[in-house]
Amino acid sequence: MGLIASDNFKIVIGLGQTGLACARFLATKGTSFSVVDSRENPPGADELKHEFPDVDLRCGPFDSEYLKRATELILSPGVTQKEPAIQAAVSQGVQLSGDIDLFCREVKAPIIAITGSNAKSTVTTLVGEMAKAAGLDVGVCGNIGTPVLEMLGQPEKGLYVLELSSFQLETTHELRAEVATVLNVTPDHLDRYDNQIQGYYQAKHRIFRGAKHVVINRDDALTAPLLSKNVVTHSYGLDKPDIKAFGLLEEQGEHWLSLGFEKLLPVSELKIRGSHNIANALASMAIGHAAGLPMEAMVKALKAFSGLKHRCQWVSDKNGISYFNDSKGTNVGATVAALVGLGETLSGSQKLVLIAGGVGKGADFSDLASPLQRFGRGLVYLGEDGERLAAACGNLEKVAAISMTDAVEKAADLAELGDIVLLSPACASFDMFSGFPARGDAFVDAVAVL
Ligand code: UMA
Ligand code: ADP
Repeated sequence: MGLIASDNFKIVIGLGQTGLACARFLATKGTSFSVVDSRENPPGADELKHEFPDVDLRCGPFDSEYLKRATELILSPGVTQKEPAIQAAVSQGVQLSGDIDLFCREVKAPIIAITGSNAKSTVTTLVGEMAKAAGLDVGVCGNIGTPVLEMLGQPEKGLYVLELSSFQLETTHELRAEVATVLNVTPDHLDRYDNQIQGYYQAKHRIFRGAKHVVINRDDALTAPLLSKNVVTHSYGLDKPDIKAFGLLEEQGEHWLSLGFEKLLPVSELKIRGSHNIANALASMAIGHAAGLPMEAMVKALKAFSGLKHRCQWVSDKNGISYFNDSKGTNVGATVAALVGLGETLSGSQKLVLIAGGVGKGADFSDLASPLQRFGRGLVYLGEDGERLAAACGNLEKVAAISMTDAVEKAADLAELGDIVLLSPACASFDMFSGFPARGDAFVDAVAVL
């Protein structure tokens, strides 16, 4: 399989989780394919050799002459299509797709598609829980962790909820989602987009292609599609809603998640905290409503949801200081939301000590200065871009750390009684950890031994 070019010969580019799922899918279809990966020892190589001993796996720099032999290149999200060898093949007419395209060609059940710079996993999980509460057999997959094609090894679900990254959307041509949304747009992954937010924004907006319903965030104009012909538009925001929109109503000092004039759930009954999470709850309701989920099921799921690990998660109180793990805060927008969300819960002289830094992905960190000015007692910085981050954070006490244990000890020294210590790095973790979960776990372990 894969050695001889045929009329329908595909090359899977990248052998991570996505590449392996693509290989398994193509094998079930009886398609001739091979796999290339620029790394010398890509993850998944042993599984591929074991499951498909005849499939050609080529590691090392991509070879344009070889790629040109394919009819279709199936690109993993971690590889940019700007790679010269890929561009050379595309310019000769080789089709370029991704795993999401392959998935959409197969499934019949409706798809809810969710992207955004932040809140994707929270909202995707919540919408999945709402669908389950409504009695649907739902598949939750995509960037959240399970490659979409893994779902096709199981009986078809009644509904799929897809978390999609800009990387996955770059190669997605026609999603035709029942409901599509961009939750918010703030800069991220600029290293992949030549430091231009435009490319990142355009990739995100591919989610709207062929959508029947779109959900927009009234508090972020960049979430509205430019072309909205023949689509039903729904909206949510933290303001008072119009008749058919989701928003907040206030009654006797209590805020309610509401649809038009109808009050649905008091904010105080949510277990997730902070204004960003209220927006996430409203987004999930608007998406579920657009997909036709019943209101009672949505309210039930919202009341039960206590948030995902590593997202503004309370860890413990030690010596009168509260510790929160927001290791998934991997860009500036996320950390600003976490600072404001937790900062607004502080009272009197209470302040916040932020632990941040890591791989900055080319970000401009200056938006951290204003919330830190308002809520911050100090900053402990670490990692590859820690110093650059600290330099952009304005006037507050700043201390460098060399490890997570060191960072937690220094943050504990800076904090005063009643303060919050928040790990929300505004950066990716790969300079010091295997990923954001390992970074969050290191924080939790360091807090435990304080
Ligand atoms: N790589 C190479 N050469 C190759 C292939 C990959 O160097 O030939 C590198 C990439 O640059 C990247 C790493 O290998 O650093 C992994 O890339 P991949 O495309 O093989 O990734 P997968 O293992 O298939 O995982 C992908 C998503 N990863 C990325 O987009 C980088 C996972 O999202 C996703 O859960 C999975 O598919 C299933 O759909 C992770 C992620 O970090 C969580 N996403 C980014 C984010 O959320 O910010 C976009
Ligand atoms: P994603 O999958 O897009 O990374 P998550 O739901 O995992 O999103 O949340 C990641 C981080 O984004 C959280 O830890 C928090 O810091 C931040 N965040 C959560 N909700 C929002 C929001 N509505 N707006 C901005 N930032 C948010």
